[in-house]
Amino acid sequence: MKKHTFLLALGLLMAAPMAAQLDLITEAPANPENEPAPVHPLPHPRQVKWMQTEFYAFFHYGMNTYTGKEWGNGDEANTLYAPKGQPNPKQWLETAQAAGMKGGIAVVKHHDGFCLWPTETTDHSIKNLPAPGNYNIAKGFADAAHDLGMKFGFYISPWDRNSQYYGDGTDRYVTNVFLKQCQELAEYGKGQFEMWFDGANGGSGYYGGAGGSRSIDRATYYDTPNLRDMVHSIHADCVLWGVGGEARWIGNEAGWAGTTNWCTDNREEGKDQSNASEGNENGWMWLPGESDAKATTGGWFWHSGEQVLGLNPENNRSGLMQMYLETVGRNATWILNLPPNDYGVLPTATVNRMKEFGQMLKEHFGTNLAAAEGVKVTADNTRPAGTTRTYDAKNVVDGSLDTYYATEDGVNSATITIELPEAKSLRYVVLQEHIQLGQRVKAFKIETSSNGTTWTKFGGSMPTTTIGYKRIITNSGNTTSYTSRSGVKYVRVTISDCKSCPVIENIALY
Ligand code: FUL
Repeated sequence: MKKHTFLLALGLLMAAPMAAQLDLITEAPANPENEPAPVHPLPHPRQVKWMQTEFYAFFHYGMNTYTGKEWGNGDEANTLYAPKGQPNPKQWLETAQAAGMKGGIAVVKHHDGFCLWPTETTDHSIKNLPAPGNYNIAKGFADAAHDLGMKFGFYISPWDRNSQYYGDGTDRYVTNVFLKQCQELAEYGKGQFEMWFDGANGGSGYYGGAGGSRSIDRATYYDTPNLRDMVHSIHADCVLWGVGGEARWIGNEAGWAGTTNWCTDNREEGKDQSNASEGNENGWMWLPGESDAKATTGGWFWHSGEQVLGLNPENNRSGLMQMYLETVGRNATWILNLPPNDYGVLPTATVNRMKEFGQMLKEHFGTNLAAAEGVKVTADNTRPAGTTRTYDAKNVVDGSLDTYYATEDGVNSATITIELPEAKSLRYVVLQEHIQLGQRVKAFKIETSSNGTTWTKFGGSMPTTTIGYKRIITNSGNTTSYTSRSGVKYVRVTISDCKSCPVIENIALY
């Protein structure tokens, strides 16, 4: 047999079994709903719920409230913590609720190691103090959150400048102190949506009297895999922030995220990300941004004489609405710090400002024009329906977080047009992707029209790249003035660049 004839025969012999194998591999998975394929990486369901929390409070209260410090050394006598009245976490959360927040996180242990609940792990706590100092903040906070129907969580500093075991070359601190403290706190009831683990660690401290400086490797020291397993076995929906690795710091403490902001990133365990405010378009993991910011002019803890930020920018300081638009409006969550004073309550000025801000949010975002009776929505391409699901353009105005609009496979752009029953004034356009299928949009634009024929760009020069969980575009094109455009009867959203077919969950008009 000639060489090439032999090879042909061999090829034919092998082709039969290979074809059978290929058949198996190329068989399309059943997709009776015709759902678009996800674009990886995807969020865990707990991360989706966490993003839906959007805006929540931070309460820095503890030993530092009484020493005037921002970082205690860990050698403070327990009795220095001396509330002038019974602390009132319910008042903290009521204030947050009045501002439109859905939850709050209480600092119950800062870097000084003093614990605001009667822990078994250390004597450096409220346990043996006279009343009202022995009031259990963790319990009071959890109970108040349950009463008010709010989500809650705790900030537990991994760095402990009081503990003799911290960074002593053994695992005693992590196993016998830190993980146990987290477990004790996780057991304070349902509704915990986030545990906050600050990245500050190592350095000088009291360390049980030894003093000196201790350093640890944040990537390995805190036993994060076991920490995550333990917390998730108690609260499946609790996101571990920071050291816990399920959400990222936005890279500043001033209340802003990038106008381009991906929920995807490339962070390695224990390391800070390279581009915190924008994430990374091709990141390998889902690591959404959280923006932590102060509502007051002092530090994170209360200091007498400090002021509360205004609703609008003033004295070179950002206003609260600006921060909202630059965080929640840019695909990040916003945790706003409200420091309780030495009575363990929020000062009246803070309470009043938060009520005003809640009112302002209601005025600006109270009535969705796109949800009105008689609104028509069309699109230039629509994905065929599945057995029970449709992907029609009208899904973007039905108020449901489960339905969405999508195009056919291979169509990575779309134009969605909303027609209002009558012309209205328009201040904001709010867009949301169905992030359960990944963050996909890379560029879009918004236009409005009074007649459906001539179109004018909406949003000034505000960059319109990513959407993600939520994006808010203002008429003014900036985040410091809140003007409206009158005579808007049509709004057209064009997605011009997308990683795959666009999947749009919601479009709201205010
Ligand atoms: C920082 C901490 O060091 C501050 O004291 C504060 O708790 C802030 C929220 O995080 O990294």
